[in-house]
Amino acid sequence: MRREKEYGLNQLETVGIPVPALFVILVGTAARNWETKRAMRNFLASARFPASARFLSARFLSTCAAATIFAGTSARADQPVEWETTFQAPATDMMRQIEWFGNYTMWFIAPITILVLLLLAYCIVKFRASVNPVPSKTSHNTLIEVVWTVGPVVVLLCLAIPSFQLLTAQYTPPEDAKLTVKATGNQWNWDYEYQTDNTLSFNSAILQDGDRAKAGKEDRKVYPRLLAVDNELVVPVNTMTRVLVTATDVIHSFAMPSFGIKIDAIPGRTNETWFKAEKEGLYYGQCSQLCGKDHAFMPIAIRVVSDAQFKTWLAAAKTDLPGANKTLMAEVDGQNKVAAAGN
Ligand SMILES: [Cu+2]
Repeated sequence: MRREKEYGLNQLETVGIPVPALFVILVGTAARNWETKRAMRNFLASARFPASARFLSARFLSTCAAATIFAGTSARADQPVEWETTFQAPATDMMRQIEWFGNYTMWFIAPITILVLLLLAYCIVKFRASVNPVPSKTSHNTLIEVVWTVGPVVVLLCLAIPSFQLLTAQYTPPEDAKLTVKATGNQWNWDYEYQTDNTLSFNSAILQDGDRAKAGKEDRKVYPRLLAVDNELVVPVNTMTRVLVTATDVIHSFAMPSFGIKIDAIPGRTNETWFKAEKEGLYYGQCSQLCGKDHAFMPIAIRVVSDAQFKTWLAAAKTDLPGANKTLMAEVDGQNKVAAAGN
């Protein structure tokens, strides 16, 4: 069990009808509510958020805290899980902010949907033909018109301000990158190139079932079907990592849900994104731009390890990539076994 936790793969084995799934979602929501609230407080406390909006959202937070059903997810994992309804667990501060914003918008969407539904029902019943033989000829009402103009403007402002700030933050790395990796999309796999003293580059393709045993990747919870790859991108934890993204043939997209990054890989152009992973583990993403018949079979796997492990791996990988990967895997598994024994 501990090992699964280390990988962040505390999957819920919820297979069945949606009713138990719904129950699990509700319970999961309650359990992680504190984390969302904490992220919310941090975000509100940040100077980038104007005082007025901060006040408004604080009001929302305090008055609507019970309605966290909208913030639900069934498990905290670094890969998709059965019956998952929302985002994967954030592994970067950016993803935490994105998750916060997703939950925040629900405080507007849900009340508006309910209000419109109630208004519709009210009009259908109150103004039905049978009780209104002579239809009203009312065509203007200044108060109502002011309300339905100003109301949406206020709602849009409340959404736009944090939204633009989040967008800006995504394109504004808070510090200089310590590591730069180039990811090149091909039909249908990825090339990774480390921009280090001695450049290291290798190809990363979906793990074929026939290669599982040879690669030591037989555990399908850790190395899931359609997500596991032969050579993972290895990066150190808590390190500002810049990713330069391009493609050789058609447009692909480099996406890692737990990191909150998704950027198109366009032939002839170099796009840039960044992340700073906060916890070690194995993270999965996929090409997110339709790129041909095997679009569904070009996963992205990023292994976040300690600084020391990364340095050892990098040095070894330059001459023997499969060997370096095996050593790293043995070390990570060993760590988890020791941790499990200590439990
Ligand atoms: Cu692709």
